[in-house]
Amino acid sequence: FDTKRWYTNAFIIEDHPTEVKILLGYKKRGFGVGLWNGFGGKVEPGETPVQAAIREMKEECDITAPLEHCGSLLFVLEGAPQGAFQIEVYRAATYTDTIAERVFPSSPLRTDEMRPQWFAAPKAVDGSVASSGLPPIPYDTMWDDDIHWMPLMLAGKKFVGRADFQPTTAGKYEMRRYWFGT
Ligand code: 8OG
Repeated sequence: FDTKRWYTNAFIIEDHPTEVKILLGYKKRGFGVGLWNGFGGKVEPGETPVQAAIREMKEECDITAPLEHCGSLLFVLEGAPQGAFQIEVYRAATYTDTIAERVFPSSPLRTDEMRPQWFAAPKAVDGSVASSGLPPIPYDTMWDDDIHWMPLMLAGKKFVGRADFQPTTAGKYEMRRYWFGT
């Protein structure tokens, strides 16, 4: 099929007794620079989305994970040449190899886009701090939509949704409408 408008986003999510740990990457360049996100990118011709998700995870943080599909998100960028696109979201509880920031200074492909780091969400609803001492999920420095669907993912649910973005004068995008559900 035509992969032109297909992207992936993948997470390692570990369920612990008092908290959920999640691996995110800090985007060092390109679309979404300066934001924390799952690992991923464009589905290339000839690839299925899950193959792309596995490849991108290896490229961006050097691990291999048995990724399972957990969500489908449609994004509409108003007035942008790239128009609408779809992100398939994947998760895994385990992985092999060692998590590492990849650095290829001389590579023309510049796949060294992400700096990986663990975060934690406490399971208690009383605002308690994660027992591991890991930082909380940095929703303030993530895409606007993520705070609306990530709790569904962390609760182990499958989800779908749509978010419409409008360009701002600062060259960024602002979310205008959304819905997410299980
Ligand atoms: O190849 P590139 O890094 O440009 O791919 C973009 C990545 O960013 C890809 O993993 C999909 C992801 N992404 C968006 N928009 C959003 C969003 O609103 N939320 C999240 N979590 N990821 C997004 O392009």
